[in-house]
Amino acid sequence: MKLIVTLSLILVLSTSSLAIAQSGGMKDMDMQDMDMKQCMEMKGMKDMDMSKCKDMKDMEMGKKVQGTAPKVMTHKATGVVKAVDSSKGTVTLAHGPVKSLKWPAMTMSFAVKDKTLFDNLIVGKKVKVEFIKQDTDYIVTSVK
Ligand SMILES: [Cu+2]
Repeated sequence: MKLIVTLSLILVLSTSSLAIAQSGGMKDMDMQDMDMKQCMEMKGMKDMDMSKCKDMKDMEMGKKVQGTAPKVMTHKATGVVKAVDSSKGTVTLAHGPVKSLKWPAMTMSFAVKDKTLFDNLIVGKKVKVEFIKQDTDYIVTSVK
C-alpha cells in the first residue's frame, strides 16, 4: 500500500513538472519566432533601428541567466564618424560588425552622454568605440 502511494505521488509530480516544462518551452518558441521575423524585416532598412533585434538578444540572455538582473554589457565597434551633434549628444557611425550583438556592419547613431568624448569624435575619423545599451539607446562610453 505504501509503495503504491509513493509511486503515484512520483507520477503526479513528474507529470506536473513535465507540463510546466512544456508550456514554458512553447512560450519561448513563439516569442523567438515573432522577434526573428521582425529582425529579418529590419535588416533591409538603411538607417536601421536595431533595438528590437537587441531585445530579442536580451530575452535569450535572460533565459540563460534566469532570476538575475541583466548585466550591462560593453560592446566594441570600429567605425568611421559620419556626423556629430554635440548639442543633441549624438554621433553617427559607419561601424563594422559587432560580434557581441550579432550586428552586421551599418551606419547608425549612438547617444553620447559624456561630452568629453566629442573631443575624439571628428567627422571622417576612424575610431574604436565601446558602448552599452540603455533602454532603447546605445550609449558610447569610450572613444579611441
Ligand atoms: Cu549598428
